Amino acid sequence: MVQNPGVYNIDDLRTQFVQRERVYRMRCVEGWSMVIPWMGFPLSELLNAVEPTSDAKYVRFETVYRPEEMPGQSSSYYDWPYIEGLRVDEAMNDLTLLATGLYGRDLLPQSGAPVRLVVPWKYGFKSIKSIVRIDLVDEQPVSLWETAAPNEYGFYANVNPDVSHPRWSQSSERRIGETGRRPTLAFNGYSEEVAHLYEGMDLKANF
Ligand SMILES: Nc1nc2c(c(=O)[nH]1)N[C@H]1C(S)=C(S)[C@@H](COP(=O)(O)O)O[C@H]1N2
Ligand SMILES: [Mo]
Repeated sequence: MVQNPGVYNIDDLRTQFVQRERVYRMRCVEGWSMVIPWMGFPLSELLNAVEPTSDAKYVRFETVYRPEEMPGQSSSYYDWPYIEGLRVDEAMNDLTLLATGLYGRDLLPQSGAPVRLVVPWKYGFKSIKSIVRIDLVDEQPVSLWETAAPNEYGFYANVNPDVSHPRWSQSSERRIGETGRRPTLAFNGYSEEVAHLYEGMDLKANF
């Protein structure tokens, strides 16, 4: 659902969109967190280039499916390929990054080369790695984790210390490089930038 669909290789993304460094907190749903200096550009710039139509309500992201190279994908335990999604207004938020590097260098395969999403106010699993396809759609995408355990991993997955995972509390986290735990912040500390996106929404029901 775009006016200008296109095929971009990684060099197109690096040259057509100014790369900058963004230092973000990352909070995994399993309770670890880390501060990461990403290289990349706001997803909104790519979306503006392809011009979503007014029917587009969600963005759907798909990871490379290459089980001969990524042996875990041979397991039928999960519904590969890895899929994630955002609402268009979440995707257009300035914090939402398409990352091409970290620590000033190109992404390595394990960090999601050649390009990955970074959505710092959501649990890490929303930040889909090694993206090969992005679609603008009118229906809410179903992620790999929602398919695997819909009661544990919701579509929104906003970091929220007040909404526990069914199997553990989300009130604190272990920051890599620190001893002990620190309190988890609402929207991972990015309330000022994103809380307005969810005004009037029941964040317990829409976990
Ligand atoms: N394609 C793909 N993206 C993915 C995952 C994955 O298994 N496959 N894991 C997710 C999870 S659970 C987290 S916490 C982050 C971790 O990012 P990192 O590997 O750069 O630390 O990637 C997310 N993106
Ligand atoms: Mo994770």
